[in-house]
Parts: sequence; structure tokens; C-alpha cells
Amino acid sequence: MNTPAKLGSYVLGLAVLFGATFGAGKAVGVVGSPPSPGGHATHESAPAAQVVPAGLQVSDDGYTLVPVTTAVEPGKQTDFRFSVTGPDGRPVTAYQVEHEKKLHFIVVSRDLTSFQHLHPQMGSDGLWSIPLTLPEAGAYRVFADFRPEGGTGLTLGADVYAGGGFRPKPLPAVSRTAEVDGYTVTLDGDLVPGRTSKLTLKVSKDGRPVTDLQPYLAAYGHLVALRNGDLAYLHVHPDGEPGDGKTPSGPEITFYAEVPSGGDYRLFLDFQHGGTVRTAAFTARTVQAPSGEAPAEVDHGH
Ligand SMILES: [Cu+2]
Repeated sequence: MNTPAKLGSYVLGLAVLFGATFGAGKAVGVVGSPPSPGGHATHESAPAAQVVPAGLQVSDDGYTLVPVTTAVEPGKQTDFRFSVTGPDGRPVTAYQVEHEKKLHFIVVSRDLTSFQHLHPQMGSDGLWSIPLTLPEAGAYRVFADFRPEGGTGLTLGADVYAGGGFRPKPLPAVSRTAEVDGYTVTLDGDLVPGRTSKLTLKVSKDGRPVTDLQPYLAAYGHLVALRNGDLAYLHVHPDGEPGDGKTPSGPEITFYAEVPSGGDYRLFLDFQHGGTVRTAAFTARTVQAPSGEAPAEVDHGH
């Protein structure tokens, strides 16, 4: 697949991600079809909110996330196991590799203050396992983001509990700056419900822009957006990829994202520098586009 076409389907995928792509079988034909010029023009009058966003269901399109481990002790590493059963009721063993992995596993506390992006190992029987530590007592949401061989991409979610006294934390304040391990990441751009929004994340360290980000899972950054309130899931990928001759290795990473409704979202950016993957987290509040303003221009060009 050439780059523009690939990017085009990402962008198109985003348009419907919170709509139907990763959720319902009905949208299958949409995925991977060539992007129409202007991307989201058709979307303007039909916000994606009518369809169930990804990650809210434990079972969709015949596939079910089946946690074998459902309760763990906080602060203690557990061998967390699960499977994904297919339409025949049996564990799925054939997956398509997406971003270098067959399955991406995201673990988030329900109060959105803890985030882990993991890559479990699958046995030949379709049983997945991953060493997992849930930092504190509470309710967690686990997401399996995958594409069964020959099928469409799905994100299924299930609740997992760490027993004990639970002290929920308030949603961190809205901020355009996040600090992690001496790195500062700033967020530019606004989330606009029903529209494609360009988000630019800029990484610096000790006041200097970082220009030698390392590819991580075939990208300079991975962004997961979760809606406050129900943890609806949006996995967004950056514009361009390492080695395509036009995507810089920092300090800026550009993403296109579309959120289905107004409100607060928690954004988690994974980036790699100096051999370590770190996560910068932001709380972002959507803004309403001024009426009559055209949707964000998506650059599929090149
Ligand atoms: Cu992943």
C-alpha cells in the first residue's frame, strides 16, 4: 500500500472509528476504501455519535473478550490471561499484525489516572498472557485492540478489579502541558466534536526540543484518547511514519483525531527516546467550532 493511500485510510478510519469502523460489521465496506477528497465532508452533517464508540462493549461483531483473570491484588504482579473468542465460539488464533503487534492491550483505571499500553503473548491455543500490575485498588478497564485475520479492526473492553480500599482521584485538570521523567510535552490543537482535529504534540527535554525521537511500533508516537465518563476508546495514529522521507523524528508529532461528543477526554501519548518508552497524559476539553467554519483540512496530499 503506498503512503498516501495508507494515510488516507487512517484518516478515513478515524472519521468512522468512533462511529462504526471498529464497532459494527455494517461499516466493513468503508474501511480501506479510497478516501474521498476532503475526507470528512460527508461527515459534517452526520456526527458519528449515533453509533456506539469503540471500547464500550465486551462483545461485538461476533467477537468476545474473555478475561480469565478478573480480579487481582493491587501492587502485585499477576499473570493476566484472557482470550478473544470468534463467531464460532472458539478462541481466535489468527490475527493480522497492526503496528508490529497482533494485539494491543490497554489497561486504564476507571478514574483515568493510570494507563498502561502492553503487548501480551499468545499461546497456540489462543490464550493471551501478560505480566500485569494494577498499581492501586479500584476498577480498571482493559481494552484489546486487534484485527482478526480477514476481519475488521475491533476494540473490545472489559472491567477488571483490584480489591481493597478504593480512593478515586478527580480527573486531572485540563492542561496543554504534561511532564514525564524530565520531558515536557505540549499539546496544540483542539478537539471538536464530529470534526477531524489536528493535534500537534511537541516533546522537549530540559528546555530543548527533542529531535531524535525513536520509532516505536512503526510510529514516532501513539495516542490513545478516552472519553471521561465512559472510557469510549479512540486510538489515533500520527500523520506519516518513520522512514517515509517526510516525517521528522520530533520535536512535533502530528495526529488527526475525531471525537464523537463534547466533554473531557484524557489523552495518553506514548513516545520513545533514549531507548525508553514514556507516556505523557493530558486532559483536553472539546471546543465547539465557530458556525460556518470549514472542517480541518486533512493533508492527504504528498
Ligand atoms: Cu500497542
